[in-house]
Amino acid sequence: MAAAGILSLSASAVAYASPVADPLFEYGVSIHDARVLPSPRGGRMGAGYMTVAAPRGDAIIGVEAAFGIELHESLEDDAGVVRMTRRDRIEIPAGTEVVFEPGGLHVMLIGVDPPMKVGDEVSITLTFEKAGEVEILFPVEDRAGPDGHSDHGG
Ligand SMILES: [Cu+2]
Repeated sequence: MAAAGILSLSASAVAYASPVADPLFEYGVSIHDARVLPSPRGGRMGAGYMTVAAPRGDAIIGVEAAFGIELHESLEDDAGVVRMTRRDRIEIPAGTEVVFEPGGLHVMLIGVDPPMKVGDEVSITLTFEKAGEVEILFPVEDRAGPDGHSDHGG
């Protein structure tokens, strides 16, 4: 990806999604701060994070990519063990922002080949119940969050 190096320098500017579907605007869905954190083990797995807002309310009902991908949520059980649970639907209530972040909601990338490296971009298509399919380019960045803390615990 020739442009990746340039785009990765301005993460906040890139973070706004590259919509391929006009309904994105019709329904006012916005996605920002999108980024993928590659796995330290060769980068074939990774976790995608973003902040999603839908002023009129919507729900993410699907996710697709050229590799294995699932919507996950990390939840801590009664014993304090954090486990990832697959989610088939993530509600984006009107007037709120839903934050995908380490330790919580994330987009799980599985079996990415070739392995991702910082500076790459990965194309991920989210399907919204109302806004429809939205393709987003997630820059691969070596940061877990805006504050740079934590990592993607299994
Ligand atoms: Cu996961």
